[in-house]
Amino acid sequence: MSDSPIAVPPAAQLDALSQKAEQAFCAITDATSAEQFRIAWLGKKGTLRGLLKMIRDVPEEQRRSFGARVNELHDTYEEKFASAPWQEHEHTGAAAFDPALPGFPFPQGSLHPLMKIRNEIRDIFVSMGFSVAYGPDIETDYYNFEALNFPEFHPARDMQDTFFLTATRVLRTHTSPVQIRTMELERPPIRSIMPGRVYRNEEISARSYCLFHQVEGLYIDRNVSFADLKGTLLAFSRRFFDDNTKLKIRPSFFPFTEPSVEIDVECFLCKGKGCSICKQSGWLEVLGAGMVHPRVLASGNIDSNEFTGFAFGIGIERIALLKYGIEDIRFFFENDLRFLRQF
Ligand code: 2NM
Repeated sequence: MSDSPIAVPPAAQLDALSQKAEQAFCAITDATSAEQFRIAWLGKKGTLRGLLKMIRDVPEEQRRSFGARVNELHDTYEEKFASAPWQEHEHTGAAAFDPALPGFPFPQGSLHPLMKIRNEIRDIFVSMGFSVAYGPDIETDYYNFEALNFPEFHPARDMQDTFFLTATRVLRTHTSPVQIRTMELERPPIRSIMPGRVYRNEEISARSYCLFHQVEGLYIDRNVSFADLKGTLLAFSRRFFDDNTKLKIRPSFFPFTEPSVEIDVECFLCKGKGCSICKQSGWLEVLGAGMVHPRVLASGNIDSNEFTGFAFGIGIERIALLKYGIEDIRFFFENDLRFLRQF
């Protein structure tokens, strides 16, 4: 061993190693891979033993915390390995097939990070009394634009921005068409959210992709006001982000709502102080919302003299990028297991 200061894995590398150990442990499927794990991680020349030997070479100030973490990591996996249910195979030396012995673990999938976020959002609104509605990915021009008060020459109606399948069929550019379908089918009070995949004919980059996911919501009843919109979205934000989250509501424009707003949520990472996630602003743009335009209510055969409502939209990718600190939206669509296994 050289006498110059040795390269001590910093905390972040210990985290990575601990993740790798867990992955390797979870990948054990039979006696051979169990033995490979033992040799690679716990054996005399194994990674965890190697780390234990490094402790004495760590500079004094860091030795205690480094040693504690390495010991914990080593003991965890020694214990996990020794007490794994399939170890019984070894002890009984089961020569004949014994169906009573515990099996080796079967590799299990997990939810895609986008679906995790979608489920969290959905569960919060369901707990507030919203139902969940779905609709088709292929929509007519009527449901995607006309019923939602997009004028005939609105830029979203251009081939540049929307995937047209035929002159009148499009890949939906938002889940709002489901809201029109819901209004056609149900009478107020309507309290419904619409999660789903939407498509935009955009140049693909780290920030935008040709498809993404939304949760939109709609609340229509007598006397629904802008205060209800604020209260509902504040309650949602406090459940989803943080108990004390503040909102900043800015005027905006959408064809289907009037007035329209964009809502910033106080950055959950720095609590508004300014950090790299919120680009030093202290705020994250996460929601669009507004009072449903009377013409949109009319499309749904709802009398705007009797009923009012609010609607909102949340981009799932955007929240997932922020929450997990991912810098490129394309990771969500490549299905690389090295990415997906982290969730
Ligand atoms: C948003 C922002 C603001 C919205 C409006 C409607 C409908 F159909 F009721 F008019 N659905 N969704 C809406 C309003 C969506 O997404 C950013």
